[in-house]
Amino acid sequence: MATAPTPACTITGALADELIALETDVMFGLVGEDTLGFVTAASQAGVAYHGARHENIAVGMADGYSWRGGGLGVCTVTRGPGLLNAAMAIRTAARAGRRVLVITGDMATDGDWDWDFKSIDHAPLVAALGAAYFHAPTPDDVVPVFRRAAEAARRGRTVVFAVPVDVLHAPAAAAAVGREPGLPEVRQTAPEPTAEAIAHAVELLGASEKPLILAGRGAQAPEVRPVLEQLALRTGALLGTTLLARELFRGSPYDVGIVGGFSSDPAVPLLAEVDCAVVFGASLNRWTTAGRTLFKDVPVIQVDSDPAALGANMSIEVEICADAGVAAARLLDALSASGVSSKPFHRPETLERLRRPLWAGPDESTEDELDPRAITTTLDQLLPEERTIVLDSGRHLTSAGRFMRFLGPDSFRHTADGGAIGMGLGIALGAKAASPETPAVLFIGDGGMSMTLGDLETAVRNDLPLTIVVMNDRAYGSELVHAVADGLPWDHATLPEIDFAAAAAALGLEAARVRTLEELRTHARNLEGRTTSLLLDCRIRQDLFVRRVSW
Ligand SMILES: Cc1ncc(C[n+]2csc(CCOP(=O)(O)OP(=O)(O)O)c2C)c(N)n1
Ligand SMILES: [Mg+2]
Repeated sequence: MATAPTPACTITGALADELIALETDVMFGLVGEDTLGFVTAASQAGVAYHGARHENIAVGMADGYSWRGGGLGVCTVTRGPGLLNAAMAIRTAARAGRRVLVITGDMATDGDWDWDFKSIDHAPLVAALGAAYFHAPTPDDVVPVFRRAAEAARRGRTVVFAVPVDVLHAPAAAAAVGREPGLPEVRQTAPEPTAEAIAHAVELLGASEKPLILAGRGAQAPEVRPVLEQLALRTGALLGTTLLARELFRGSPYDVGIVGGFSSDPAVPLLAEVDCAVVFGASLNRWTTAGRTLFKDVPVIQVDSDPAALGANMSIEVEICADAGVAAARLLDALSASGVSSKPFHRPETLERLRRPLWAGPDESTEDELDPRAITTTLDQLLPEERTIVLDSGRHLTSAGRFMRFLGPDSFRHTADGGAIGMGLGIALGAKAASPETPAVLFIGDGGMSMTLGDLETAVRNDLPLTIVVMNDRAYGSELVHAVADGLPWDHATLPEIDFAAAAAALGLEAARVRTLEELRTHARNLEGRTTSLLLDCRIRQDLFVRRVSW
């Protein structure tokens, strides 16, 4: 019987050593004949391996892990078809700016394209996905190129690193010894805001009766919040965030929550009254402006450290190129000099309006079909406060997106970064792997669930318990919205009913069908401290259209 080479003497062993040097505890993936030896070497080196049943889920897990744990999400898939299957998750991670490193094979250097039916030209595929591609053509290249790839991923890129199969199976090269020192962190420093821009902004804020301070992901640094809160106090402004920065001002009295299509019921009329907006670190995309219906006729002051972001999506009255915290501090200084006093939003009546429930009702559930808003607001109360919520895409996300509360931006993820359904399950599983103590809840439509059904078993096998809420409207519901708008018949957007509880049970999950709020409450009790997965197949009304808001 042939003896297997000791892992450290092979390229796969050298790569496993590199993972250990990067302090990688966990790797996600789906094996192929090219990468099996690498997965084995990594496991033997002490890296826990979570295998998926579809590559989109595997890369999604690395994305969710990186998002929730903040570190590098490492994943491995087989070359060609594996990478193609992973394409949408790679695209999603790249669009979200995740630190994800995908390790794959490539056709052999002496390869014959005709014979190797798995081979495709990776480089243009990866480029089209918006990720960076690193290729190690010889054994000597493997370690140095890997280190460059890992460094790029560590700095915020989604990266694919590929090694030809013959190289991957070769003995280790001399290069696999000694580490180059890591590159120093580069801190980008934005310019000081100009005095003219600050003066113009102060003038507009002075003239404004009902201003809004809107923060996006670019204003998420912890030191920025108190400065923005002070600015709100000084100017009598409401505070609000984009969808991605949601709950940034959690606990602030004048926090209206999300600004845009996902605004809550109490926020909508207040935002209609805003007469000046100061925007920090937000691109003002169509979600935030609710399809450009918000801020149509009010002056907007936009602060961003990236000059290309200023005015990119709408016309802006004052552009301030600076870090959010610095610009806010300069505005505060300038405002105290001109003595702007408090304004009408800062009255008890506003506080009373903002304390009202996120959803004003009424509950339009029927005898055996639920109103999706009632599901989300009920779960909002039953779920432990500290939780991770992941939303797959589809019309159902309007309910969970608008009517649930979160601890902060890090505990909520919508997964439509690349516009795809079916991204939620992988990202939720990865988030659970990164933060095992936090209950993780996935909201997913019946379309997204059937696309990723097989990976329910991945939750069980890898001991990554999730609570999965299937918003089952027996339809590609988003397409129903389009069918109604375009006067088309519903035939191609409706789906036969699947009993997801039975399917999940067959895959090893505890599961139940839910038709009433009472059933929901019964099953969703005791979610705190749950150590196994639970799938709730919630039958919701197909004919109830919960829309994003616009003004
Ligand atoms: C990969 C992918 N395929 C198709 C679509 C088009 N699409 C967007 S939403 C949607 C419906 C999703 O149905 P479901 O998961 O049941 O959610 P619902 O809208 O019914 O709440 C579809 C098909 C897409 N965005 N991405
Ligand atoms: Mg549906």
